[in-house]
Amino acid sequence: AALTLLISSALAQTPPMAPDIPASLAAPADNADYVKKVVMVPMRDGVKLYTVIVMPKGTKNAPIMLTRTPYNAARRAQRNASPSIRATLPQGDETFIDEGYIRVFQDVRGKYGSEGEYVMTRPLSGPLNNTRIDHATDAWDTIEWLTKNVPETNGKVGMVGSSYEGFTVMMALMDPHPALKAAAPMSAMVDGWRGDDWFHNGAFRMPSLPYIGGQTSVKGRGEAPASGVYDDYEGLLRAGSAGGYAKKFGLDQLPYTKKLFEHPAYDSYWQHQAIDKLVGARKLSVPTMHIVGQWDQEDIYGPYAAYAAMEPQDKDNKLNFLVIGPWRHSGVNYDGSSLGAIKFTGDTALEFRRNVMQPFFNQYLKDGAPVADTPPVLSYQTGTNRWQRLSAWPQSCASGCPAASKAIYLQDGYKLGFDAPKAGAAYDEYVSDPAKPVPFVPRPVRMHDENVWKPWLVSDQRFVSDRPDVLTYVTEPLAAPLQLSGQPMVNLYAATSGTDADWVVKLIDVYPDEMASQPELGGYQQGIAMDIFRGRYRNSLEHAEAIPANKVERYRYALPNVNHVFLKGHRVMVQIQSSWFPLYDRNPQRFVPNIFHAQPSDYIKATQRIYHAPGSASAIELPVVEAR
Ligand code: PG9
Repeated sequence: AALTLLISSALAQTPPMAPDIPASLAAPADNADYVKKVVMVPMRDGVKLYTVIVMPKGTKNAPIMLTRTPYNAARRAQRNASPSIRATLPQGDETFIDEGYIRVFQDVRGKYGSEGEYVMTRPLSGPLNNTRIDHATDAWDTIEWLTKNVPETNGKVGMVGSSYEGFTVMMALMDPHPALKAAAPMSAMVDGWRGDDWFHNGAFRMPSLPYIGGQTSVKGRGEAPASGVYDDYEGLLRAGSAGGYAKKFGLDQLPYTKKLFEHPAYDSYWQHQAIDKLVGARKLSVPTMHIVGQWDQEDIYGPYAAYAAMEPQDKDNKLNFLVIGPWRHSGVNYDGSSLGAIKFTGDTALEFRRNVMQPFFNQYLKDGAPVADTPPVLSYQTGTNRWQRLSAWPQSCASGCPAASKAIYLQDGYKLGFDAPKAGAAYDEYVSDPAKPVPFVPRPVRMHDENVWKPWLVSDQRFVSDRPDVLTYVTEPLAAPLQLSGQPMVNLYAATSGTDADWVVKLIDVYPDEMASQPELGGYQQGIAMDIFRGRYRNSLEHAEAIPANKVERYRYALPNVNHVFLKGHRVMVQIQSSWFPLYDRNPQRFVPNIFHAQPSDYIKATQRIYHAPGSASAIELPVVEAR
């Protein structure tokens, strides 16, 4: 009997040559703790948008948190393939999950699963958009549909999103659906020319071109062109102008590249898209929390500008809030315990999301939730590393702020101090050679290396401080802490032997020679507020003007906002240079009508003089707050 059993069980075995891919498979038991649905949500013009809805099993009476994205809703709603909703949704969503929210991601029209046509940061219906469709109407129609068709919702919707997704949040505020109860635009792209993704003060940001290639060459996921070099500094230099680079990789055929190249100045094309101006002109009704990282390497301008534009309508501090964290671009959604070499007091991003952002949303979205204790402005003061609840932003400015800014002057002998220059040499000079532009990070420059790109604004500036084409001014070690809270203003007096020039001004915190607790920070030159200005726009951002050669001209522009304390024993440093490559395209230094199309012969060496003399005293007006 034992033998028969053995034989029959051997017979029941799967033959070794049975094909291993079955014709059909029964689905395994559903062990997920969530439900995921994909729906095509109809817009008013009949176009349907691909929308992913994720919620814990058994959800009832829950608020909806909506994100509208050009970055693939299906992927955004699937960090990992997992039966657990926490592992499935993005890291930044964990507190929404804990509170039982319904999470919705939607592809914007024309991208990934959505129908319709894609227009990059589609302008609002109006002078640049002759249709009646924009992101305001698409958000409105989506919220209308969700509140009517998702039975598990309590009918209240919030919107959240960073960068481009922050831009779509801002757009939803232009004509908000009544069910949109609260919004948190993070690192929102607000003005592509003044200081966000495409340009900073007229200087063009070269990574825009591969981004446009990846985003607009196909409807789904596109690839940035293969550069063919290890060191992008080398590759971009060889390509010549931005126009030359675009042509080399076929990016000049893309409509958005053409639009950029046709609008190098701050003309009506950009002015009509300035989200801060547009939103500021509308009636504010949705409680909005603007969130930004102090070292946002992509959209460092927009969130402050949008907050400032909306603030006049919020006398009672009920609708408009600002949060400044010690973060990189979109860093609020990840681990905020450090940025590059700079460490903070634990995971500042999670702390903020859990203790401030979630209660803010809950107040407006969850039935019966308590009123949150949201300060008008919450800002992490770096240097001292502590959160501050502030009544307004900025705390210090030229006039009308709680404190008044104070100029720190360039002085003879490469010194920096609060006394205006009286004597000594009138200027320092350097030769700016477009054939050898100053790199923005040490070479080899790997533009796609996230470990370099994300923290680069706090990176150590020692790698260029001794270059002959970088001027470096520094104070003595500070006898007392210097507290800044606002936007430093550059007031530069400079002359060039060329007829156009870029001016890069970098405000830097120099650490003491030795830092026993973190030795690699000894003498570290940490970027605090740094930006570029294209000289041709000194008199008008809209109309470029050649610079008269060898004539002292004044260049005035704002650096990014800071909330930082230069601690006792640290030194304040200012560096000045005329290129920042390959993040910014090179200024040929000979005036040409459109720098995008500069020819190799247009690039000339120029002698730059930076003045520190009475009557032409270059300075940075620092938003100083006296220590209390
Ligand atoms: N900074 C990116 C972007 C925003 C808007 C337009 C183009 C690029 C982003 O991270 O989405």
